[in-house]
Amino acid sequence: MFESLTDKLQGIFSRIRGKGRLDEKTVDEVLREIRLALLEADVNFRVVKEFIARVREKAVGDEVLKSLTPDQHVVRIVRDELIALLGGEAEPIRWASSPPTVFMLCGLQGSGKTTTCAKLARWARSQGRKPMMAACDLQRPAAIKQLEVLGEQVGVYVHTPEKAGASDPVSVARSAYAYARANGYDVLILDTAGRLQIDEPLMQELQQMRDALQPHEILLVVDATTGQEAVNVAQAFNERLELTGVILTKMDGDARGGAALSLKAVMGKPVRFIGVGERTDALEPFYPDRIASRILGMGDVLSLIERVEQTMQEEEAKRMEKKLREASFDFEDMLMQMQQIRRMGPFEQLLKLLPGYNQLKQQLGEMAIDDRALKRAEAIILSMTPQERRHPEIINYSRKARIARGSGTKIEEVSALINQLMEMRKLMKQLNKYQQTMQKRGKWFRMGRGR
Ligand SMILES: Nc1nc2c(ncn2[C@@H]2O[C@H](COP(=O)(O)OP(=O)(O)OP(=O)(O)O)[C@@H](O)[C@H]2O)c(=O)[nH]1
Ligand SMILES: [Mg+2]
Repeated sequence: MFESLTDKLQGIFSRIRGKGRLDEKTVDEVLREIRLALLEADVNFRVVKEFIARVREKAVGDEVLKSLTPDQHVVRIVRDELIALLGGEAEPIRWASSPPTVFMLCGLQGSGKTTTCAKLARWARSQGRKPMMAACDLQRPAAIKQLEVLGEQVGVYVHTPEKAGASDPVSVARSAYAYARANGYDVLILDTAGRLQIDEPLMQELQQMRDALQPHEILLVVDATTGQEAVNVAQAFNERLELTGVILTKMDGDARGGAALSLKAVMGKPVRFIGVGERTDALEPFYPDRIASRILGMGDVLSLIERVEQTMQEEEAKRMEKKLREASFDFEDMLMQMQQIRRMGPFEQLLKLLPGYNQLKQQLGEMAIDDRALKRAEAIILSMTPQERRHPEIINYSRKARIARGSGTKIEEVSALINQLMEMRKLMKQLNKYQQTMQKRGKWFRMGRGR
């Protein structure tokens, strides 16, 4: 997601790197390019216009801080404005003071509502909640079964029309609410029917459900790959239902990011979550500051660490964080991570959160990031002695030959893996240096946690 925008912006910034000072002409040039990049990313043109105007005002007006080079100065302004564009501070979920908290998911056909219900239930449980779901899509007979299957997968109870003894969506929702209260569920997630277009019966059905249950969160599920169409859909739903936010799905298939960047500015409601894959763990809370870092190619180390934390013990995660910071990552860690990754989802998805991913991908080529390569790499590490894993620098040619024999791979593959580890260390070092400079230089790159 955002890959093409990230590439373009990095190109633009690298061209002004090393310039002594920024005159107005250079600023104009840079802004023209940023404007183009945003338009190509399918960001709403009015949003782009206002964005550029704000950046220009700051870039020309602000005294360049002595400690910042001109390109850092511009990156900083662009980053601040990107955060504002994406919604500023992330809005917390409105948990009900008297449970259950009701989430109503709505949206057009195929936008990802049903899948997202299960993802959201899984996420809620990871937050220490006890969620249940209700199948209120009675348009498609298969919809109920689909939610039941997903519920089984994530281990979450699903209330169905049959269990409710009802045959209309509003009654199923009411029955589910009563069931949640009676059985101590503190989160109720409602799956609703989709339509191909925004039509009157769909809106009326949703309004009735809203009036009956007064959901705390009315979330619109939209497909990010539809770009500006997603923004139009969101506006239409918002007018009728007063949404509390949006969940953008299929971000994994959207290299441009126009919807994510336009939604808040155009319709005034924040993106709350993004869907980044088909699996039920592929949902992320939407943090504007982290996304802005990702767009600018600074990576999103916090989201990465959070993902790791969800599957790892707290202590283990702290150790990893320290390793990342000290860039003392070794093959033992790599092995452990590979095993974690199996549980976390596809390797590439995770790598994408690392700073410099786009460049890394170009350097390593596609082959380095598929899951088969992961298995071969695992075999190679398993053929190393513990000492070799911790001190890869001792691996000479004859050791490499032995490892290759033991793992059924080629010596070149063993060398490549060692190089990869060294690259990772280098990358971590670069990131750390960058963060330290930025922390010294101001609060804008604060890695504030615990939101
Ligand atoms: N790649 C990707 N696929 C997704 C994501 N979210 C949903 N999908 C896929 O999109 C398709 C439609 O998802 P559903 O959850 O059935 O969509 P829906 O809105 O409930 O559809 P209807 O009930 O027919 O209106 C499925 O194949 C999902 O696996 C996502 O974040 N990334
Ligand atoms: Mg559905």
